[in-house]
Amino acid sequence: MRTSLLRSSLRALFVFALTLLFFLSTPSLSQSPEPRLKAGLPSVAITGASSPSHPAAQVGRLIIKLHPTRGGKLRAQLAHQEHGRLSALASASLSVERSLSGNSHLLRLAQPLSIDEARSLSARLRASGEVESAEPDLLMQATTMSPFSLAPNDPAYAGSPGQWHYMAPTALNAGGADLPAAWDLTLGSGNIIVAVLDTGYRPHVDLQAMLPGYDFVSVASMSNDGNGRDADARDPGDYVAANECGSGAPAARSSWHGTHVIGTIASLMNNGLYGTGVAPNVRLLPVRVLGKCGGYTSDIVDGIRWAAGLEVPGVVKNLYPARIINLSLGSSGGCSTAFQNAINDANAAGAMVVVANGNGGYDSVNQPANCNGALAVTAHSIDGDNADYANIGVHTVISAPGGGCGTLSSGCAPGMTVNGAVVYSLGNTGFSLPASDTYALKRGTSMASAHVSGTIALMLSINPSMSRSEVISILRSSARAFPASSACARADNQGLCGAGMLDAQAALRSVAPVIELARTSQVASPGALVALDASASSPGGHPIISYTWRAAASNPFAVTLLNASSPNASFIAPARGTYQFTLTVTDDRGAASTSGASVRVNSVPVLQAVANPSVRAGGALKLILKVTDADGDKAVFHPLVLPPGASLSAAGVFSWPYAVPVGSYDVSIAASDHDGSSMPLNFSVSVTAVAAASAASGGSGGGGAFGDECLWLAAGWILIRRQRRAKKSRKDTDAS
Ligand SMILES: [Ca+2]
Ligand SMILES: [Ca+2]
Ligand SMILES: [Ca+2]
Ligand SMILES: [Ca+2]
Repeated sequence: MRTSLLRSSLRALFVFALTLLFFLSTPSLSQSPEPRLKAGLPSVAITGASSPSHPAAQVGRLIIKLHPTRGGKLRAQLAHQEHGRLSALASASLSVERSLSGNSHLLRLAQPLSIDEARSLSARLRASGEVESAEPDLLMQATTMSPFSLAPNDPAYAGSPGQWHYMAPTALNAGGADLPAAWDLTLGSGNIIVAVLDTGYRPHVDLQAMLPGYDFVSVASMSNDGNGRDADARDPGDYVAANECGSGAPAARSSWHGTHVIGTIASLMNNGLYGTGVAPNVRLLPVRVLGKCGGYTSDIVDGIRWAAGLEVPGVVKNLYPARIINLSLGSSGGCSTAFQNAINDANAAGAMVVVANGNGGYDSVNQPANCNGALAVTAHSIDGDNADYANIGVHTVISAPGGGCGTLSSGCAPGMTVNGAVVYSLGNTGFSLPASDTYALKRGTSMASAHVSGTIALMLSINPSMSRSEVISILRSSARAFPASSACARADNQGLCGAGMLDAQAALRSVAPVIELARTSQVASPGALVALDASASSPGGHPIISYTWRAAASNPFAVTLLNASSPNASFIAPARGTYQFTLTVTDDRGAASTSGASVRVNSVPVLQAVANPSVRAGGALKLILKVTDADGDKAVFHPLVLPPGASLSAAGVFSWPYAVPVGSYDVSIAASDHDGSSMPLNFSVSVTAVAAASAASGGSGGGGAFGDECLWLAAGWILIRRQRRAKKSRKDTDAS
């Protein structure tokens, strides 16, 4: 029952997704304005564009998020597998399939519905007020064009055309990503992790070992590895028989799509094998979300959060959070709430989400590339023209090499085949199941996205503290203009192609100087000379021409910085307080970076003096010791030397319940705050003979507890001293 239901929904959805490549989507499938062919695209490429109908896609599942407060009753019912009221609210039979990340649920419909019906049902759930968001769980597709039978002629990087997509731009290769000079600056850092959410990966002789990834494909019949989710993200193949993904859908060999994308990001360099990757030394986290016929939104959003290091119910936490998450996948329609929430969460966790625009040739961008916070990438051909298949639209941030033919140069450049120069990366010879390592040639916005993810990984390798908005700003400002004769230079495509063509060399050279502080935070004693030490460097060896240390205006006391215009500044620590400083460095390009350091001034606790007490043998002695701390820190007492049988509490209560034998006993005690220990307090306790006690009583006044009035006298003296010191320090400050 479940299998046939799945098959019918898969079949319908496949048709839906497949048609995206060649047909205009129907308005009912899209929340965004109806896609329109981008200006300049030859109409002949879109045969059947006015085709009146195709089978409506069917939906078997919904993604919902309960309202945080008004959804409480429903949440409790769902936790107990009570689905009656939920179904009543939806006017359809629903059950929970599983919990999703982001406090969401995946619901199963007893009967699959058309996308229109599923959207109406979702609207009813939202209208109840108990459900914050509800939407169909749609299938996403890899954003690569169908393979074609172009015989690769030269597997080497420097072949012809070889990996043209990495080369410095020339007249015949205006679309190159300009990587060779970028590689002089860095080949990537092993501290930067790129997650690739795709079909998984094949271990390949030209790939480093992958980090421990995860396989999120939850539907066993799509996973092709015999089960649902598991910790093995290797790609078992995604081949399909004719009609397997829907009536009339052709058979297809396994795509090994994830291996191609991963190879573009980080194939090994200078090993004499195959080609190279954009960022050969960064580390890769494979996250499998696509299987046969594509991948569900519900699995992809869990994969996005997991890659960013966030919690996903039922899945072991990812110990290698990615800074960059590459999504070479998508489908038509406005950004779904599930995608938007997942991308918001990933961005908040410090990850950038790079997404392919999709391959319909439309002037609207696929979801999830059209979500806020996604970095949407379109593709260009070797001549820099927007690729004929590549979607463009207002969400686009940048264009990168994707291969194939240009929109206006659709015959392709002289010497190129009808398919155009394509992107050279890694693959597998297996038609269905994996076989041997090979190279592979593909074209698509998938490939363009991988170039951008790799370039960002190089940028963050130079300066890992850059924010998402700083990275995007540099990508935009360093992009090369589209060639004058290309589709994206046309007036009617302005604002739809992003800032221009990816230029890795210019992007890396725009990375701001990197500051390394010797100490980002330190503790100093009052009156000490405190060193603020830093060093800085700029990509490409640009000299640092200025260092400026500044003390924050909000500091508790003003301090005078010595050598404030050098890497190594210093100041005299005031009496107390926490102080913030910033260092701004500027290089000869005018690029600047700022880092912050903090210094906390700490006085160690001061123990109050104690006159030597005495106690009669066999009697009890109890002393309450006192301490002051100029910073108001809590102090903890520690015994250094105690008489046998005596104890000292952390709060400073010295207790000797049975003081014997007669004699004189040394006591040594210290107190510490969180950063330092006081000078030891030493005194001695006399244990006197019982008979002698009355004779001596007039002398030392000994016996029993040490008089509290003496302690208060001592405390008063310390308080006066403190006030004097504070006054003196204010005077010093005024004078400076
Ligand atoms: Ca599996
Ligand atoms: Ca698996
Ligand atoms: Ca290689
Ligand atoms: Ca202190």
